[in-house]
Amino acid sequence: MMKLTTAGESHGKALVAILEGLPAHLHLDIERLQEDLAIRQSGYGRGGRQKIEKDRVEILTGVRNGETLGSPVTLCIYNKDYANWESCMSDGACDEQAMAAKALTKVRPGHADLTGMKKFAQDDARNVLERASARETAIRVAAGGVYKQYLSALGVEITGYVREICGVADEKEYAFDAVRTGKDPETGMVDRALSAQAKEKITVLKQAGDTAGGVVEVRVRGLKSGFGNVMTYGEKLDARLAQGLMSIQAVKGVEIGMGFGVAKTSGKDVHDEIFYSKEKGYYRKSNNAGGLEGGMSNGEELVLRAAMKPIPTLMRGLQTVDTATGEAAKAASERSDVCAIVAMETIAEAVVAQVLAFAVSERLGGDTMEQVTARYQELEA
Ligand code: EPS
Repeated sequence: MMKLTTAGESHGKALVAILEGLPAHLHLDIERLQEDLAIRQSGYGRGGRQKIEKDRVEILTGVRNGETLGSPVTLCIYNKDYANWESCMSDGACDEQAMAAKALTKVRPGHADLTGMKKFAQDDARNVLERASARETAIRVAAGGVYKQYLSALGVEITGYVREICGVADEKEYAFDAVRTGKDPETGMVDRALSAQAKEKITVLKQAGDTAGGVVEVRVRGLKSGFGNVMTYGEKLDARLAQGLMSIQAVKGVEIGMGFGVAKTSGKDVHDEIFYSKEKGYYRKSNNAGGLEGGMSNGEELVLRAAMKPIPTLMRGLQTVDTATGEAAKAASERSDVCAIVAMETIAEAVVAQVLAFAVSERLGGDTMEQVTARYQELEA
């Protein structure tokens, strides 16, 4: 059975992930993992932290001579910023003054600060925010890169793009390859005019000490039908994909296919009619279901969207309360990303890869990659 555990604090020593249940003989191209990590750090509107970190993943266990052994794979990304934080983030005795200097009590609306402090009985939100931080997504992207390579060995490909940044929205539909090759790397958007508008918007927001969210779309090609399970609610693939996407920091909405649009029109314009030909087998001419029916993949492309809220650390500081004094205050901010939607798109791809790899592994099992690929090939499309 596949399992993924991530650990690590934003300014701690490192982020790690343990991936259980990968079969033996999965060839791993570590440079492809590094490429996804670089994309996750890129994009117009990122803040000062990304100038410090140059994320590189190391494989600590489970891989020999470029191939998995079937044992747990451990991934590790060292936090370069730890060197600047050791005195207050060390696992041993910390420097009291350094801890006080980095304490956060002017809790940020929209962040986990206040609720986490109450839940874990902490006087300093740092003991919560260090884990709540979206820095954790670096290791999820590294792990997702491994799952992408597992899926790619079966012919399942994943891509994605940015559809909207703070109200600048692209409503057009694109073919899979147009998405894969046609993006502006600074915004993740395909349409260059909208991309330019979005950059202007981010520049204005930065000047105002404000932040932006957006919408990303992930697409999956080559997934055969029947993954997920109509018979058991917990195994429904759409439900698991929604859970995975919603688990990404700052995601507040998930859509599949036509998404919330299904409520705006009637059945004849929503359901994808079914056709059959000898050459193609069963097929549909539309894909409003986003490749998922009855909680199972139906052989069409998967189309998934996630909406990211604006980052809750605003340089202008929102109204809040200082929990140390009970007085009204401006929320804490030292540095912040203005927009991290390009990162979100890479993270969403990684999470989708994880969910799909788990679903494939549950259905097909396999001690070796050869077994998995042979079993996949036998399935109906
Ligand atoms: C984050 C706050 C910022 C971001 C961080 C997420 O970090 P810092 O407080 O060190 O400036 O840069 O994201 C990353 C470090 C990253 O690699 O994505 C937060 O509070 O969520």
